[in-house]
Amino acid sequence: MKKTTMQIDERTADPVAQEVLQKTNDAGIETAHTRHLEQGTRCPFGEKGVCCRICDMGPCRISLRETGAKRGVCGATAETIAARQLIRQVAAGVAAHSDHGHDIVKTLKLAAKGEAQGYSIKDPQRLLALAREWGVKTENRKVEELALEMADLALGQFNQQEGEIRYPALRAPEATVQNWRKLGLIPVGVEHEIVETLHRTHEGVDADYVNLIMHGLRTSMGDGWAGAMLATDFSDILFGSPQPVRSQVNLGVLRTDAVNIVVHGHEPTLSEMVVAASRDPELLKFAKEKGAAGILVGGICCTANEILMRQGAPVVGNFLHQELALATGAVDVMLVDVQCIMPALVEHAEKFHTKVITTSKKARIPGAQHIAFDEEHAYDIAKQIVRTAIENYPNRRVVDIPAGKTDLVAGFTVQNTFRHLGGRYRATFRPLNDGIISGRLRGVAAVIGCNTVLKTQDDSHIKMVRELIANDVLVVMTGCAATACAKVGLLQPEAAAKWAGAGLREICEAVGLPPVLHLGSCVDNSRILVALCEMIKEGGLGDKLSDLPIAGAAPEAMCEKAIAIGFYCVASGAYVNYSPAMRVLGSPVLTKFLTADIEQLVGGKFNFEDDPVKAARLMMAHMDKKRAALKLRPLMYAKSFLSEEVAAAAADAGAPAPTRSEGPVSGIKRGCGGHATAVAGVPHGGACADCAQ
Ligand code: SF4
Ligand code: MSK
Repeated sequence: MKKTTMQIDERTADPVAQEVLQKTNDAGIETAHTRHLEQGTRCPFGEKGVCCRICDMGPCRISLRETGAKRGVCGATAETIAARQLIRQVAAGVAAHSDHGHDIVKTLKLAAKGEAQGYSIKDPQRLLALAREWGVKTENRKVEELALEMADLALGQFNQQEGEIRYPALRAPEATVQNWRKLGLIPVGVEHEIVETLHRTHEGVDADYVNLIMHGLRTSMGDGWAGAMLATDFSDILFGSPQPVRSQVNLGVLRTDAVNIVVHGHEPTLSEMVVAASRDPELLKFAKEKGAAGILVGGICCTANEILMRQGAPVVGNFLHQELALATGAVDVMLVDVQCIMPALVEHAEKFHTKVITTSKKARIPGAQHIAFDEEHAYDIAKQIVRTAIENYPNRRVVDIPAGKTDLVAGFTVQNTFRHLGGRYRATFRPLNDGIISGRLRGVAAVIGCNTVLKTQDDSHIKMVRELIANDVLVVMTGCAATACAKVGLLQPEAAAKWAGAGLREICEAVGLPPVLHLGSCVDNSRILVALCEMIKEGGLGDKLSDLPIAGAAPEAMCEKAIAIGFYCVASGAYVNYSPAMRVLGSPVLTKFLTADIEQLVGGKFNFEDDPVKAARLMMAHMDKKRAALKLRPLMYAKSFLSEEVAAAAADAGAPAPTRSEGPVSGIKRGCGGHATAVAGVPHGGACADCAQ
């Protein structure tokens, strides 16, 4: 391949990635960025969602300007075509997360039967709590027996054919559940809705864009409120619930003197075993014999987040780092499972010495070595993979690892955030709610999702999150978005002093949390849903999820899973900024439904603003609108983004004017400030009441 003319700093905002990308580009080595440039101008019909390939009379395209075609051969309109395609994408995203959840539950079942080598139930307390929540008898029962029953009940959620999935009624506020029931949005079962999506979008079935989108919302609920939520709960039971943990991120975590194994994909199942095998004395001895000082296991994408959250393993990078990691010449094995794995990795790896190993029967790549994973022999398979990496260590050619790496704190969950917010003896979300009610905090934003070559890597995540925290919004993150912000230090407790607005800084210092909380992998967005439910339960912020001053964003969205997440967040009442826009802009009618009319039904809606700072301000305007509706106090420090008209309407309705106020009104006592380090488990010798506990 020839060297491509490419503006490196337009491709990635990460200086470490820029350094490696400059080198690959100078050497004429292909990457996703060069392939993107090779694609040239994209088909405008596909880009705007008005190309239909659903039946073989097509492809049909809506082309008002060029051909005057207003409909496909069958008469499908732009809105029908775009809505069908969109909800097919939702169904694919739901399927990906749910298949992941399904496999975790099956592994727990095998572990409970003693048939999964190396696995055990690491958090029996979490199992007990979940069983009590589900109304399952827990008294006088062995952990394994209980786990078996819970696993069977969970598996039933995927193919249930009647009734409702379990979590919405158990976890969501009553008023939200009633609205879902009125709209028919609670899925019968995960697979039931995916099957129905494929049927409805078959040629000649559902042509009503509203009916299609409402079913898309129902299908997506099977992800957030079932498949992904089960994945999170059962991973915590099986592998242990995360605790706040310090680690490091970026390509600089790779080591010249150690065997480097990079795990990439999504599932924690095999990667947990690989981490365990990397500590095996026999394998450490073998690594020494081959001249290495140790074995490093780091991750890319969400497998990285899984082993970061539970093992503190370093994060090599996010989605657009996968090829760059190999280009360091220091990756001895790249081990992949499912999702977000570029097929180009195999050819790319041939230019270095890396062995790419696929492990899932669902995801093979031509040219890759395949080591089939099965739970019954998991530890033996993990050892075989580690041994392969050690054997490959002496084969390294030129090694060029960039120096950049950044400290981070991760490992937050609903359960442990409770503890940090409320203190050891007062596990409660009260301080968070009080912070919002008093105007110290504006609200909470979830910034999640991928990288995409259509936008500068990490740039939108970082700009959006900085804008939000500077304006007193607490940010929760997952997936590659969290990795992006970790690289610039936003996940360190010290970030509060550097970048947060005065109100958020006070809360962070009082309770010892960073202003940006890493909640895990993409399936762990379910933790965010549960946190929102806890905020309503705590009181003072309305009675349904859509009352909360919250918003979500996927500023560098790339895949169908991100669309599914966006859908279940909107169905749950959230305002969601999604960029680049979903493929619907060719239908102004459908676009208006998604970005405006849908709010009347579910309380949430989409916005497709590409500029991350503008998008952050729109998210904050939405929070301000919710604050006004709840008649909360004016913001203590930050300025309001509420439009003048809405502010006037809120004032007419009796809400206080949402303008900047002069200073603290009431509130949360300040901690000793040393909590910031206590979060990472480092003793800090603080003197406040919570430290004294
Ligand atoms: Fe064309 Fe209709 Fe077939 Fe789509 S379903 S390809 S619009 S004829
Ligand atoms: S890994 S889904 S690129 S966040 Fe979850 Fe990253 Fe998006 Fe894959």
